[in-house]
Amino acid sequence: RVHGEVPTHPAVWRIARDDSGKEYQFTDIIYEKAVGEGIAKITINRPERRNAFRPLTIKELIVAFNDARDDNTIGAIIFTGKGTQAFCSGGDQAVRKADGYADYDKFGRLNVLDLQVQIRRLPKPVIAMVAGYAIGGGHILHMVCDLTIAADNAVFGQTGPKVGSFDAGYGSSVMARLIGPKRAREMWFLARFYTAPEAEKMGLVNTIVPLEKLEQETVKWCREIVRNSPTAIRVLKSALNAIDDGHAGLQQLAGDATLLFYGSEEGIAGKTAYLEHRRPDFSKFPWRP
Ligand code: S0N
Repeated sequence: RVHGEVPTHPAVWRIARDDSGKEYQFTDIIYEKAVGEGIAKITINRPERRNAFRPLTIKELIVAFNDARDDNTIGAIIFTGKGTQAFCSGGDQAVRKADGYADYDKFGRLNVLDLQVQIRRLPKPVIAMVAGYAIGGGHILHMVCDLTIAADNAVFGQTGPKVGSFDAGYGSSVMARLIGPKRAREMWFLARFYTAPEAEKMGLVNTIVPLEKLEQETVKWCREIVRNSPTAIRVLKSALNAIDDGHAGLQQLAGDATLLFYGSEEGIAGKTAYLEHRRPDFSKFPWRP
């Protein structure tokens, strides 16, 4: 009643621009913003490989997520894969070496772990929009997103124990938190695939929609988010992650407290006194119960 109906018309997407005003040129991803909506969309663009990621893909994703974080007109970020067959099929096994994944360097790396942390700490909701397969490291990427909207053709699963890999970090701990320790063991030990309704029942996804309505519904959820209070959402995200993320989670939440304190009369009184080389007078500020 306060906000009225959420519009359902399609978003108009434009390629995002960098600080110099030039369109971002990426090889493995597409980075767009919806005109006048406060929504960004980041798409893995390797459909011929079921959107498997290589180090370059992750490098580009990190740049795009960082831009979306810094753009104070953006309030929600959609993360998806190109096409209808896959959200992401995990690490590109063709470039997997003995020391990680290697493409642009001679040595391997697991930079997807940096991306997982970045999504987790990004103070805006990241919504996974999943059509088709979310498998392996791709399944972990949707799990670290704040929300998952799944198409009815979505399939979820881990393959690690079948292909000689595992994610003993967020891929295990966040999963256990999401679906419970027994189910997490099942998902990892058996490496089965789960349909969208099965995943919804397990608590892996927020809702399922027909494939042809996937983007419309995801944008609708984003529109609902971006008309709410940015600060409330920011603090809630860090609060919801705080315990699981330990010191880093506490730091994120504490940073939000500092951010709010800087804008308060009490905080400003301390800074002003310092700059004016005098003792601060905090006497008018109450010791609240
Ligand atoms: C996704 C699947 C089920 C789709 O099956 P479908 O539709 O039958 O398609 P395919 O014909 O199989 O695939 C089409 C083409 O795409 C290539 N392809 C698909 N996935 C990958 C991939 N992950 N790497 C490289 N290529 C891929 C196919 O080869 C095919 O190409 P062509 O026609 O040329 O042969 C099915 O494709 C599937 O099961 N894919 C593999 C899924 C998988 O095992 N992924 C890797 C799992 N591991 C990780 O992701 C770990 C990475 C990681 O995040 C990590 C994190 C922390 C610590 C460690 C790690 C770690 O590296 O282990």
